[in-house]
Amino acid sequence: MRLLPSLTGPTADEPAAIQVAGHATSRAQLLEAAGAVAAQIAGAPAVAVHAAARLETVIAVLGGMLAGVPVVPVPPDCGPAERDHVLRDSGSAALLAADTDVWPDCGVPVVPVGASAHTHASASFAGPSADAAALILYTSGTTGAPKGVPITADAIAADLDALADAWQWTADDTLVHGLPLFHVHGLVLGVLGALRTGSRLVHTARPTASAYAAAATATAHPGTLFFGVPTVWSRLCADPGSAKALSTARLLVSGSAALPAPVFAELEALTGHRAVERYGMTETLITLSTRADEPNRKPGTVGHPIAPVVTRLVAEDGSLITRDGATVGELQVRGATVFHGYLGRPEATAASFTHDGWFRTGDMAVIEPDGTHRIVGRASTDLIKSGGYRIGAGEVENALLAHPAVREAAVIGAPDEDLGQRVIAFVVADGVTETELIDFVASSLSVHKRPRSVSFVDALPRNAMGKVRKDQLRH
Ligand code: MLC
Ligand code: AMP
Repeated sequence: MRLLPSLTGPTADEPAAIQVAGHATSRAQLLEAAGAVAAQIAGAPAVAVHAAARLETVIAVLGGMLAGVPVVPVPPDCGPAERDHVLRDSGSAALLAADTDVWPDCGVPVVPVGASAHTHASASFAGPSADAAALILYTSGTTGAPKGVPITADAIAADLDALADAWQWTADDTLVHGLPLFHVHGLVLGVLGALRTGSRLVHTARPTASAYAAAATATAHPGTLFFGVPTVWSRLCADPGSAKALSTARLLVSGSAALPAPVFAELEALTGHRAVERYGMTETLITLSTRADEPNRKPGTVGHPIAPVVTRLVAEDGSLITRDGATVGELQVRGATVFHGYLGRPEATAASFTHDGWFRTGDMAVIEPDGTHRIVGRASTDLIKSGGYRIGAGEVENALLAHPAVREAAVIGAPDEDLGQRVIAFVVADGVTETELIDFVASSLSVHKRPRSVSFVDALPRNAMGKVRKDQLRH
């Protein structure tokens, strides 16, 4: 399989090369188990995966990829509204899951995935063709339900190879993280990256400080390369004993949201490491990063474009901004890691590319004269980043409005020390409590999209056109 060459080779039989939530397997066994999955789903238009933090999720994703069937990872805690949208929108013909009794009412057959399948079926599968979707990841926009982002095997391979170069990531590494297996960070980098580079993988189930410390001090193959979102790094710093254990690591990498400069400094004081900061999106994969061979990495900078991409900064009037280290503009990207369009949404696709083919990230940035990039914020306040998760204000507002007691709803991201931003809601409603509304959203969407607080107001502030003035909502 072109995307994952290191599944075979000299270390293929190392017994615990891949560990997820305490369950270990060799690469060879992983491939056999994935082959058994591939044999069951070959020819399907797409297949969903119940993406719990378990070894079976890795097997299911690989099985789909081996069979050349686009894989759609679904957050395991998502409620029926989000789940049914993702299954329907992606055209998934089946759900792969470790437990067959999960989601019995999901409307597609549930195919069981086991970790101990003995088959040599994998040899008969070619894997995804280079330019077809290997994965379809769902991501939130400012309004409406999440959109499918098809990601090709070629884009993934180009991204992983460039990051391996930037981070000097090799088969000698032991990668450690505990990030969710349904996004770019945890799945593409955190699983496919380990398989492609041939490094060992220790997935800690949850990205807790104590689990990272345990992996760093393991007697056999202690962790060398650690991934986390900023919330993970700030929680690690709040537990200095655990943080100090990571001083033996080779490299700590932060991404998915801005790493606050004080956390960068505290992490250095406790571990001796200046974190590598990198930037990306579901639609573009990781496009900017500082490098392992650049020891004097500065906080708040995400380095240069990785080899397969180029960037530019554009002002509101469409003019190009020179790299002066001061002028802020929208970051635009093009290159081999960038997707070709949202699944079945030509209008959204057209709106996200410029007429000359650059992807509009919606992130505001500054570029130093030496080409170093700094991300300074997002153009739209309706796209919230909380704990590294991207959450559309419109999706949460629609979920609140689905409650019979809610007449109006507005959602914003409030600054939060722990999560970067926290989702908060303002509603016009009668006869319902704050807790009931939080639970209502948590049970229809993914749990992380729930508002952390709900304020009851008599009316939402609106302008003369009737549009909600979110700048006037107080948190
Ligand atoms: C609380 N819980 C509730 C609840 N209130 N459950 C149901 N209903 C309610 N009302 C429970 C949950 O079940 C869960 O329990 C727990 O609370 C979760 O708490 P949380 O506060 O929501 O999460 P927390 O543990 O604080 O998570 C922090 C975090 C997480 C950092 C671990 O945010 C995270 O994993 N972030 C990573 C996001 C990520 O990978 N993004 C990458 C996007 S890709 P229990 O029992 O399960 O704990 C990308 C590209 C790039 O951005 O550049 O990388
Ligand atoms: P997602 O689609 O979940 O991958 O989220 C992508 C968004 O995460 C980007 O558009 C940015 O807003 C944000 N992001 C990712 N990495 C960084 C970073 N290093 N610094 C600031 N923001 C980031």
